[in-house]
Formats: sequence, structure tokens, C-alpha cells
Amino acid sequence: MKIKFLLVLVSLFFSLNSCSKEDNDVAETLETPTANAPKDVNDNGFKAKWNYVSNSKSYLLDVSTSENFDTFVANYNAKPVTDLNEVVVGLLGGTQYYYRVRAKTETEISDYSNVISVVTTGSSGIPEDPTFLKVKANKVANPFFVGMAIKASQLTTGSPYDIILKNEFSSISAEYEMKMDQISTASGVYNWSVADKIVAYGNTNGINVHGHALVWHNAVPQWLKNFSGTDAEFALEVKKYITDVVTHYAGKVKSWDVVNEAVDDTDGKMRNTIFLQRMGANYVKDCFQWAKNAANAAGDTKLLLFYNDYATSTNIPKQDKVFSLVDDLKTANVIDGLGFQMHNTYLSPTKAQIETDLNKAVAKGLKIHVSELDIQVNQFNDITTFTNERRLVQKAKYKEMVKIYNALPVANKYALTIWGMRDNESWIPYSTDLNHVGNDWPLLYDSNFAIKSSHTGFLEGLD
Ligand code: 9MR
Repeated sequence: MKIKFLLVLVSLFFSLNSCSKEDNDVAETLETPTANAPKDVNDNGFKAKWNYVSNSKSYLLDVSTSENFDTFVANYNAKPVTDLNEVVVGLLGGTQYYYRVRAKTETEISDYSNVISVVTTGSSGIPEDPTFLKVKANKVANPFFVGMAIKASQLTTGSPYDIILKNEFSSISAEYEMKMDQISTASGVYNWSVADKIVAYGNTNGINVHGHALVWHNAVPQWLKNFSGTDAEFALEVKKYITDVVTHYAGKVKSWDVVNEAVDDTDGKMRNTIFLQRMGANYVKDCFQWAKNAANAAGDTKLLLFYNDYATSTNIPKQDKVFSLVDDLKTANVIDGLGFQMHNTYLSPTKAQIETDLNKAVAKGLKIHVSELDIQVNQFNDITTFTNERRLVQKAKYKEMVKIYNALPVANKYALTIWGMRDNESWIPYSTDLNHVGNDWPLLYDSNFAIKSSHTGFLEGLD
């Protein structure tokens, strides 16, 4: 009897124990699955993949065109799948999709996996939005100029450039033909013809003309580099140049980059240029003062004077130095605006970095010119053709930039200028410094003058 009782106790103990183990299994939270990169990506689908989750009986697959999954591709809203992969079909070519999964038992559903981004191959077949940029930019609450960097050779009436410029752009900047090394051939001797052609084109066609740039260390004419006079005489040459050019274009050029890129890339110090060496630390302020005096003397009291520089959104010591330079220029009451070149990439700067940078200019009451926008997609030289993936990220990056610009207060808006028309003519694939010669697609038009998705991205940024 005693033994029988003991056996009952032991079996009760074991059965209780095993029961509580099963209970634990059910109560355990289902592990979150990990989604993997897709396989077999084609024009209308791909194979979505993920890792096994123990105890799961099936998986729920979501596919969306939005990273936040606020809409779903038909049939892919929590689609039950019993395998560890699913061939997703019926999609559009050349389009961005996202997928994620959850694991499922009879009673439980796990959290969402990571989100996988995939771009189908081929072309979407969805035409780009043909709306003209300036037409849409003129309709926003606080319009601004949409600018293009141009060369005089592109201005022949009836050429594709001419047609696109007149349709789409409300401002022009000379890509290089209004720089000192192009205009100044000797002390007091000027070659106006090419620059005059550019300015006249803008004036005749009702397009704003932004002057780029009076003083830049990379565009110093040979005679001035070799100038053998004293430092004071060197400064007088610079003063004479600024005075003569501003006077020549008074009333015709609406704004000038007075000094370009005076701040160094390291340690937030002044760039060690011939101007700094010959004219001293106050040279930027002097140049602005001379430009302002010349404009006033010519009766052009509305001329806007800009300081222009690059990479200030990511290089904080440089950003700080630019803004301290700006403070000096503001104290002297000689600056109207700041040019942010924005030679960006599909990864950088981030939205937050750009906003922080621009907002500092807003806080100082300056006009803001996004003055040389282009967006590289191959800075690591890791692609040989312009992939759909990069095309769509570039589109999103253009949209982001335009959205940020369009949201600026009315008093701070001026122009957003794109640095070149066709991809194949951009300075980027030619730059040996940038190290991916011949291989980038940074602009709004392809080599056939066809609008790219980046152009549609620009338009969407105005919504
Ligand atoms: O894109 C411009 C290229 O065509 C010229 O050869 C070069 C020298 O004049 O200048 C390039 O533009 C630069 C601009 O004037 C200042 N910021 C950097 C731009 C790219 O180098």
C-alpha cells in the first residue's frame, strides 16, 4: 500500500512537471524572424526569404511600396506562407518595394522582422512627370528661383538646352565663364564677350542671373598669380577687378558670389589661398565692401551679395567657421546671403544635417541659395550602370532637398540651382579628385536630354 502511494506521488510529480513545461512553451514569446535579401529579382517580382523561427507553424508576409507599410501590394497584406520563402509576383518593373514577415503559431504572432528593400529590374513604364520645374515652383506658397548652371555655348536659340532652360528654369549661373580667370586677361583688361552673352541671355529671356564668382582661389588668372607688386598693390588689383565687374553688370546681374570657398576643409580655419597670403585675414570683408561700394556707386542698391561654400552640412568645424565669417560680414552690413553648394551623394548629408546647416542661416536672417546642387550615386565606384536602386534613392534625395528648401521661411528663400543639365556633362564624372571618372549620373537629365526620376523627385519635393 505504502509503495502504491509512493508510485502515485512520483507519477503525479512527473505529470505536473511535464505539464508545466508545455505551459511554458506556449507562454514563451515567439521569436522575431529575420528577413533576408531577396533572390531572383526580375522585372515583375522576386523571391522573398527569411530564417526559420522555432515552434512557428507559418509566416505572414507583407509587401509594400512604402517603407512604413502604410499600403500593401494586393495579396501581400499578411499573406500566409508555410515555407521559408515566397515568390512574389505581379509587380511593376523598375520599382521600389519593401517586405517583412512575422512568424505564427496557432495562438501567437511574433513581432515584425527587419524590412528588406528591393527594386525590381527593368523600367517601370510609368512616365516621369513632365511638369516644368519653374512652373510648379512658381505655384508654391512662397516661390523661389529654380536655377541651372550653364555654358555660353549652350545658348543657341532652338537648341535643346535653350528650350529646356526657357521652359524649366528661372535663374542661371555661369558654370565657369564668369570667373576671374575667364574675364580678366591682364590688369584692367577684360574679356567681356562670353560673360556678356550669358548675362544678355538671362536678361532677354526674363531669367534671373546669378554671378558666380568674383573671388575664388581656383580661378586666379596667371597674371595675378605671378603679380610681382607689393601686397597692397595686389589688393588694389583685386579691388579694381571687383569694382569693374560689378559696375559692368550693375542692374543686369542680380546677385554675386563675392567670395567662394574661403574656408579650409580641416580644422575650421581660413583656406591658405593667395588672397589670404597677400591681403590678410580681413580679405573676405574687404571684397564684400568693394562689391557693395561698386554696386551703390552704379545705382544698383538691390544687388545681393553671397558667400558661397561646400560641405558645411557634414564638416562642423567648417560650418562653424563659415558662420563666424558670416557674423563679421553681417556686422559690417555687407552680406545678404549664403550659398550652400550641395555637391551631395545619395547617402550624405542626411536630412537633419542639411536642416541644421540651413537653419543657422535662417537664424541669421540670410537669404539661402542652394547654389550647385548635384547628387552623386557612385561615389564608391561600385556600379558600372545606373541601377534602378540608385535611381530611386537619388530621386528620394532630390525630393528631400527640395522639400527642405521649399519649407524655408519666405524671407530666406532665393534660388535652388542645379549644377549642370545632362549627366554626361557634369563636372563629377570628369573630376579626377572624385575618383570615379566617367561613371556617375548626378543630374536631372540623361545624355539624351530626357528627364530622369530625379526630375520627378524635384517636382514631388514641391508638393
Ligand atoms: O563645374 C565647374 C567646372 O566646369 C569648371 O571647370 C571648374 C573650374 O572653373 O569649376 C566647376 O565648378 C565649381 C564651382 O565653380 C565652385 N564649386 C565647385 C564646382 C565644381 O568644381
